[in-house]
Amino acid sequence: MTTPATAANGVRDALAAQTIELPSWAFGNSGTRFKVFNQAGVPRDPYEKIADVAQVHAYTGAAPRVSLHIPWDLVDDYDALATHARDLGVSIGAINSNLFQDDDYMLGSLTHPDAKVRAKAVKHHLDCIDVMRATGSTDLKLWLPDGTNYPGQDDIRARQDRLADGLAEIYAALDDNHRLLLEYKFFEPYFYTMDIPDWGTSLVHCLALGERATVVLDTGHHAPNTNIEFIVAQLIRLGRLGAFDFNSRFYADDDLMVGAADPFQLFRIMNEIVGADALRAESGVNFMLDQCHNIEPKIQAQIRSVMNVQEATAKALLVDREALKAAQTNGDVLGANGLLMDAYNTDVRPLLAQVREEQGLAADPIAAYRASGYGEKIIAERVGGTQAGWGA
Ligand code: PSV
Ligand code: MN
Ligand code: MN
Repeated sequence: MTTPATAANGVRDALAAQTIELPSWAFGNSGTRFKVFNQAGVPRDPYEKIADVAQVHAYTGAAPRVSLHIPWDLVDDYDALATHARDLGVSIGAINSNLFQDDDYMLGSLTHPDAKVRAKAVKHHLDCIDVMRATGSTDLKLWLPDGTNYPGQDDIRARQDRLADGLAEIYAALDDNHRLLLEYKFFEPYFYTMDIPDWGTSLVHCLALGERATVVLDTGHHAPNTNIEFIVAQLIRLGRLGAFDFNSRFYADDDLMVGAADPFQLFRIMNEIVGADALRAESGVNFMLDQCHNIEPKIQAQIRSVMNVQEATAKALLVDREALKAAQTNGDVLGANGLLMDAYNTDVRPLLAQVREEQGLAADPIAAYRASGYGEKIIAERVGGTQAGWGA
């Protein structure tokens, strides 16, 4: 039987082992379609973005990978970029393709009625796969911005067929150790139909492709009041939850700091993850952030986001699962709910501070980063930082 002491050790070990992948685009200038705000000291190229990622990792010990976005993170030599990352103690995670910033894609990319445009969209993924080979990345992440604005504009079924064909070509080009991560989003940039609007559509395509095709759940990509933890539970059951894009939404696809709008939802999501034993790296679930920091300092916001995920995870790890199972089996509705709420209402900050200190890290990553002087240094050194590419 698990004693409280061994349980606490298990919790600390699980927290120490948890990793969260950061998006390169979180470090560049960003905004909304109304205004991109320029912040002093932002990276001028992908090398500097990775240097900032390494800062988040240095203070949290939990952010050892960075997702790249192609062509936002275009460089001449991806081997050199991967070496630079390794030298700084991090590695290259998912490679994100970009199908939403080219005039040719006005009517769609992989679903476009014209075969020439579809071929161009497939070719872009072949280039992304080359980047994966050069950087050691194993995840190709695809968010399809395609859709239509008006009933009758295009044939809904034909677009699904074209999509299936394009995805099959891309999947066939992957190496054996590569996965395809397929994201969904219920609206925007199109407003009548999206070609992958929901997890069911993503899953249908993944099932047709093969075992290494999995769904990405972006927490900002659902209609209000969607029960996201239900989707998590279902995809885990089927072995098809490939990754999260974590962020917070108040209204739409806000891309705000994860856990900011609804920390209880994040806890409920992590509770499903922990309950299914999917926190372990071997589970195949990649915990990524997909965020932009339009008005707040970017490195600190990424540190805060990592800490928010850790806090939700710690609370989920504190759920007394044996007692919960017993309450559920006995039909003790209030008892079961009370057990979850007990865990959620626990202040886990001292526990996480202890875990950090056991790893040789500062108990308070944000205070430690602020005291380091890195923020002032990059403001002095970097003039003319770049835009993330997103939010323009
Ligand atoms: C657009 O909605 C989006 O936020 C998707 O979530 C992608 O993951 C991200 O941009 C980067 O392409
Ligand atoms: Mn996303
Ligand atoms: Mn999004």
